[in-house]
Amino acid sequence: MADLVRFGVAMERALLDQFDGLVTRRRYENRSEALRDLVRRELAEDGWEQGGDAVCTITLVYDHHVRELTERLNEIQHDHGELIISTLHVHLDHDHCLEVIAARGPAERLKAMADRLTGTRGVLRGDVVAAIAPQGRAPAHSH
Ligand code: NI
Repeated sequence: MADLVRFGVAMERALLDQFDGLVTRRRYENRSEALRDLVRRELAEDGWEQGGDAVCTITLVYDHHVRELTERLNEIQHDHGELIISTLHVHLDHDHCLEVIAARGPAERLKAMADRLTGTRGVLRGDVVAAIAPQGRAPAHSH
């Protein structure tokens, strides 16, 4: 990791105890690694809210028997085709489909697309995981 800077953090004992519990449960190597993750997550959220260049996944679970639902979801994706990097479709069981959409672009436009998809009637579950592209680049894997 390049250019590590150490800084002191003052925190109430009770809060630190809770944080240490989180560090243990999530199997972080140490507090620093956990804190870096939390900061990155908040920065991603902030970037998403500020409307910067972002990447996200949109996960949908839906019942494909709902009338015209598949067509509607397909149409929304075609309306935003330039944002979509890749999609994964899994036929979960006789009724249900799982779709994961990876997309990249201005956060505002990603949000608009995600809202339309998750808000479509018949979508049982819609989750959006956003990440900000650091310095406009796609996030690199750390492992
Ligand atoms: Ni399916």
